[in-house]
Amino acid sequence: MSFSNSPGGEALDLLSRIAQKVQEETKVRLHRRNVERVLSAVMVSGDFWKIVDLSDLPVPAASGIVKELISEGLLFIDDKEDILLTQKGYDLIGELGIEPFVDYSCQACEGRGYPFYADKELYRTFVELAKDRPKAIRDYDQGSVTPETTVSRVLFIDSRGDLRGKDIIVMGAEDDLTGLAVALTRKANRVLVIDIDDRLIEFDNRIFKELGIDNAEAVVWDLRKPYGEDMLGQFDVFITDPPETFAAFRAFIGRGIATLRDEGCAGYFGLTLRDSSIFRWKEFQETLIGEYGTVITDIVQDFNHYMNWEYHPETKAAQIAPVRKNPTDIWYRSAWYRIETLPGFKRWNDPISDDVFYLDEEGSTT
Ligand code: SPD
Repeated sequence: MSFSNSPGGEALDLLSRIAQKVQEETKVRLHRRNVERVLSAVMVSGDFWKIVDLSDLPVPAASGIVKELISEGLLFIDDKEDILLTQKGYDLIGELGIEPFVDYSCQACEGRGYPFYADKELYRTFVELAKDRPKAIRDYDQGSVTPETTVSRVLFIDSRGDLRGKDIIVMGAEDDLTGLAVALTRKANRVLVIDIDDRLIEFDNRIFKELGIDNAEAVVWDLRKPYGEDMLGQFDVFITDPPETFAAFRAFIGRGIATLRDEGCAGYFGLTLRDSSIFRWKEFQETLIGEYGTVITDIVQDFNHYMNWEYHPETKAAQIAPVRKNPTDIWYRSAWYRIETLPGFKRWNDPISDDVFYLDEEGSTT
């Protein structure tokens, strides 16, 4: 449909052209409403990283749109590196009726629906232990979620009947210490934590030993390698948080499903829109349903909040941003997915030969 003859037609055409141009430059698939969303975000925050967060766009796309809106004279950057509307920008949003973002999500539970303070003892113990956690490093795309997020994950899993008496594997995302938090509840039957980073494995094992938690263990493992028969079909629940490339999706989630025993088992993971687009989410969801034979039972948008990582200035995200200012507040968030196996589900367990494991055209924060 062409909007050229309707009110605001030229302005809509401009936004479509911007979306198309940025798509060509960045190879991130985009449409006009993505540009509108960036403008809605700019109306409530001048901070580039908050604009990325509110826009639900991969950093290269949000950055490309902001730069293009600047070159069209709709935005400018002031001396504090805040991104602001010009008079031409105000005229455009007025003409199109673009409104500022509003947020009515619950401030107490931080929008998750599962308040971390529902189990104060778990929260206090976890925070105390996590004080000495190994710091997030760039090598494995680490970036830890907040303690409030980790504890809420456990409460969510328990509330869905996936904790008590269950055999649980936590795979390749132990920088969040989710395996440790699950083990601290002492409610699972067995907890196995695997991660490529031996610092995290030693950290967990030391705490399990000190606290006498004898049903949990942590083991070093590289998820690019296929599992042996001893791992396939051995667990009731898997938990992970993959980088958003296709190779990593298969290594973390495909292999997670392969560890599940039978139908009705559950998998939990985070997927973000900061390092992947909604188009890629569609492809992930098609793989989950069509290829792996699972069903998506829950998606809680922005459930996982990530603490900023020290290596940010070295990343592609920092280099392509329209400002040099580093993020000061939480801006990187991800949705919390729960899937369930259906009869006939597939155990994917191929080797990963793909080098594109952490970074591609949509991902930029590693
Ligand atoms: N590199 C920045 C931190 C990224 C942490 N991983 C998030 C994965 C979401 N699925």
